[in-house]
Amino acid sequence: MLDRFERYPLTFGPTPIERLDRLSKHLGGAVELYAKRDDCNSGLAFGGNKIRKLEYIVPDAIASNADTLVTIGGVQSNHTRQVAAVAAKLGMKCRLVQESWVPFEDAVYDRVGNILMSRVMGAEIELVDEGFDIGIRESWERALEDVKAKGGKPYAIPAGASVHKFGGLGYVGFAEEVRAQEQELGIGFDYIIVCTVTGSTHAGMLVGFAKDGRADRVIGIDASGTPAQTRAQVMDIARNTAELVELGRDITDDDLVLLEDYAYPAYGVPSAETNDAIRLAARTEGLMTDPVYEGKSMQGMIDLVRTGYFPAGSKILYAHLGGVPAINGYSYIYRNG
Ligand code: 5PA
Repeated sequence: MLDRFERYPLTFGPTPIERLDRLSKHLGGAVELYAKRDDCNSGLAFGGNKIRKLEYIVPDAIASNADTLVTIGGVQSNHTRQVAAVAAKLGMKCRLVQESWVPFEDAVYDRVGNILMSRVMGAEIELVDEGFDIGIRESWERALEDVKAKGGKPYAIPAGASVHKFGGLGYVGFAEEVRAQEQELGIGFDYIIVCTVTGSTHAGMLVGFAKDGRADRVIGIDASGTPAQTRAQVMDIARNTAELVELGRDITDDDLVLLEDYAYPAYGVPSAETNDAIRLAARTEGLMTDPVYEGKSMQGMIDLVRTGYFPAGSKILYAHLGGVPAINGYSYIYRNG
């Protein structure tokens, strides 16, 4: 589906698929859980889902002769850390706008984890006192203008590398990769679990799995807490991406499954149940997840297994999209494990 698009390699190659036998057994053994380890996809500052997206965006950035990548996220954004790493790898400058998206106070929240690494990698960081919003932000537009005013050539990457013309392609590639691995392993996945916020991860998967009739088997777990906006953004990106890759059919509302029950109490703030899920995956599988994104999709998957959402015998693929560095900003919660 992606042959026509230029890809700048930033990942190690196809990511491993791992059986989660102990977690499956712990949950009753009626379904088989697997994880696809996109958290281990690259050597670029711990990698994660944005690296896969950026492989299809970087050729456009290079062609534009830009010298500065400009993007936006919350204080503990994984996306901004991955853009900082890619800029360093390409020899470009990086300008990051980091807004106060998360109502969570930890003494070192803006000193550790993702933002620490972005600083070490040389990104210029501006902290902005604005709340959560996945849309196009004024602060980001101001940063783009500022780079220009200072004689630089900015390249604009929106939040999560999502609302970019090529933002959905990386996760179309994920679906193709899973199909090839299914052939090799001689199995087929009935469901794919994905954490959804700015939308292009889910949208890309939706288009990629639409090709073999599994669009609605991609189960999005909303972690934004603003699901109407996220749903609309996923649909927009999925439609644009379907057109780009010439899928040959329309994407309809029925294709999109986005479960809203696990984002509470707010974006970036874990519930007691999220923390229990993080501990369970860590203690049964040595699989670390974070309190903002993957802990919530882990919580969702565990709850759906427990409540019988998946028929017995289902094979379920949990897409691990990275994000663990942010857990350092939540040290007080886990001070006793
Ligand atoms: C993020 C996003 P989408 O934004 O493509 O829907 O992906 C959700 C997601 N898992 C899932 C992890 C580990 C993520 O980092 N992170 C954002 C960030 O700024 O880091 C874009 C919000």
